[in-house]
This record gives sequence, structure tokens and C-alpha cells, in this order.
Amino acid sequence: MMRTQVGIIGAGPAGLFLSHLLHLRGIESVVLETQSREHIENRVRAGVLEQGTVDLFNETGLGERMRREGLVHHGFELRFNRQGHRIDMFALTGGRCITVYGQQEVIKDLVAARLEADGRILFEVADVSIHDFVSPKPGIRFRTNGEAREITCDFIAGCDGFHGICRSSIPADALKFYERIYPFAWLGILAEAPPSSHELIYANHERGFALHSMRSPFLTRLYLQCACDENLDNWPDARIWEELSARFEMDGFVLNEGPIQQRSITQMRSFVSEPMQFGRLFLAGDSAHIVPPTGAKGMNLAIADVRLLARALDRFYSSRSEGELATYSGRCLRRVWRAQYFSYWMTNMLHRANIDDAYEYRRQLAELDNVTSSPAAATNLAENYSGLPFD
Ligand code: FAS
Ligand code: PHB
Repeated sequence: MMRTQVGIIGAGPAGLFLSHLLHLRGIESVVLETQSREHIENRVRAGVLEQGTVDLFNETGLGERMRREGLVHHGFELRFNRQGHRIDMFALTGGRCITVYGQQEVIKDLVAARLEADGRILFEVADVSIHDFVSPKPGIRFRTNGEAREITCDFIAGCDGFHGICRSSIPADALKFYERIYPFAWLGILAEAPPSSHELIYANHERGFALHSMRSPFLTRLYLQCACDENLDNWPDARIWEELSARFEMDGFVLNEGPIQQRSITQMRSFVSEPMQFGRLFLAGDSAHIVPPTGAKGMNLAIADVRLLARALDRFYSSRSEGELATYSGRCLRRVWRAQYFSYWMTNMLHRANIDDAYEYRRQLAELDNVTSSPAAATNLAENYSGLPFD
């Protein structure tokens, strides 16, 4: 029987950063992860860190490689009607910007920091279940190397993502779900090609949405809107490049092509499960909420949740005060719903849900014209995209 203070389910950005923050406060934790270390360190997902996330990583000793390899961006481009319009985040927000640094790099840095501090991360566990989390002595059962094991702890952090077991372990009548499913998905590729622009480009073309991002001066990350039931087999490289070029078309712009290293389809969903806590079980990140990736909020929200959870747990252990634990969910949800609003708004401004709806397309173009010509509208976009200051 293992014993710890905080049992953490899931070694994604939420679980690993929580474990790191607790360690800095002298609080013990154990992280359980179903996948291998190699798998989680190579899973290509998010790419954009908000200003607040970057500041937190620097303040907590995680920023060294991010500062060296991350790409600091002061703005990004909205492209429509074959014209590019730059949103100057840095100027509009008084100096806030984003850093492009792949989620897999964040995971590598977090795993390295935890293992260097003798943190306990159990990879490739199976049959994880959580118990007695309404009591002051919750427990976690799992199998590792075929052997049944158990951990007793004071608290459980459910950081196991949308498909994990923690949210579904809470009695259904204690939860309320809010959901929006979008009638499109993203086909994403990672290509060995130098970026075609030094910043991100979000394009709303009559053929549909496309996004140009990157991972390094040699790796471009690209997405194009596709059908929810799209089959990657119908997208040979030539078709992917042809469609992306068409959607980014603009005089003088050339999309650099190269070997495609990785390709995937990501479904688009908005989802919130309330409350984010039940007894001594606290949910953080994708286990409690999902946003469409258009606003680049998913990973940043996970970090914001565990920043509050670590502080609340520190108050408990340092002064036996349960006040911040009791209000954890409400305090997270204010930021979660602001991100839900922004991600929903940006997704609907940039994607063509119905390619035949001519009115909707002209309305979108007018919205884009407004947000790129009104300083007030552009400031609102810049403030949300670079990340709202922490409470
Ligand atoms: P995660 O899902 O990252 O981590 C949960 C971890 O728990 C995983 O490692 C999983 O293996 C593990 N786990 C699951 N069940 C378990 C169990 N029963 N026991 C133990 N461990 C268990 N966000 C963006 O901002 N931009 C993007 O472009 C973007 N693209 C994405 C593409 C895909 C395909 C997906 C799925 C998500 C994407 N996201 C994107 C969102 C993503 O970055 C998440 O917001 C972020 O990973 C959330 O982090 P966590 O909450 O830690 O959850
Ligand atoms: C990425 O680089 O993967 C990325 C960037 C911005 C987004 C989504 C994904 O909105």
C-alpha cells in the first residue's frame, strides 16, 4: 500500500505541472499515467503558450529550454478576401505576447523536472479506479506490471483528460454538462518545411478555414477545416498541399511544402462539466472542460486550473484552511467560461460551417473587417488571445 498527500491521475500538462507546483511547496504527490513516457513526450498537440503560462514556467524554474527554443510572437495574421491583416498583440495589450513551443516540449521539460526532483510518475499503469473521495481518506487502485496496487492519499487530482475516469467517477446527478459539437474538424499536419510566415496565419477562405503555425525554423504546423467524418486516406500529400495553398492564397505569398512527418484529424467540441470538484476529488484541465483549438486555450486553461489547485492545497497543508479548496471550482470556472466564449467566437468567425450559406460568409467577412479595422475590437481579440491576466 503506497501513501502520498495528493494522488494525481494523468501525466498531461495539468497533472505534471500540478505535481511540480506541489513539490515547490513541499507537498508530496504521485502521478499515475496509462501511457509510456515515450508516448506522452511525442504526442503532437497544442503549440501556443499564453503570456501567463510563459511567466509561470519562468517563475517556477521550468523556462530555460522554452526561452532558448520557444518562438516569441508579438502578433498574428488574420487572412480573408486574399488580404493579410496583422493583429499587433504586443502594442494592443501593452506588451503581452505568445510563445510557440510544442506541448510535447512542455511535457518533456515537466517530466525531466519531476524526475530530477525524485518525483514519482508511474507510467503504463492500467485499470485505474478512484475510491472514497468523499471521505478524508481517498484511495486509488491500479495495476502495474500485472500487479494490483493501491495508494491512499488526502486528495485526488483528476487530470486524466476528456476520456479519463475521474469525471465519470462522480455521481452523474452531481454534475451538469454544457456542450457544443461543431459540424467540422481539423486535419493537422507537421511538415519538414520552413514556415512560410514568421507568425501564425488564421485564414477564412471561401473553401474553408486554414491555420499556419510552426514548431521551429524548420518545422511547419498546418491545419485545414475538414468534415467531421473525414478519412485521412482521402488526403494524399498532394491534395493537402493543394488545398492549403488555395486557402492561404494571397498575392506574393508562397506556401513552403515538405515531407509530412505527422497527420491527424482533431474533432471540435466545446464542453464544460460543473462543478470541477466533488469531496476530495478535484478535476483540472481537459477532464473538466474542452475548447475548440482555434483560440489556442486548451493547454493554457489546464495550467491555469492547477495554479489555483496547488495554491488551495498549499493553504490546506500550511494552515489547515479549506476556504480556497471550497471555492476552487467557482474560481476556475470564471476563466474557463471566458475561454469558452473566446474559443467559440473565434471558431465561428473563422470556419465555414455551411459552405453554401452565402449570407453567413459575408457576415463573417464583415466581422473580420470590423476586428481588423476597429482598434477596440482588435484590442479585445489581442487581450483574449495573449491570455487574460490571472486573478
Ligand atoms: P491531457 O489529455 O493532455 O492529459 C491527460 C493524460 O491522462 C494523458 O496523458 C492520458 O494518457 C492520461 N490518462 C487518461 N486516462 C487515464 C487513466 N485512467 N489513468 C491514468 N492516466 C490517464 N490545445 C491547444 O491549445 N491547441 C491545439 O492545437 C490543440 N490540439 C489538440 C489536438 C488533440 C488531438 C487533442 C486531443 C487536444 C488538443 N489540444 C489543443 C488540447 C490539449 O492541448 C489539451 O487542452 C491539453 O492536453 C489538456 O491537458 P490535460 O488536461 O493535462 O489533459
Ligand atoms: C499549433 O501551433 O498547434 C496551434 C496554434 C494555434 C492554434 C491551434 C494550434 O489556435
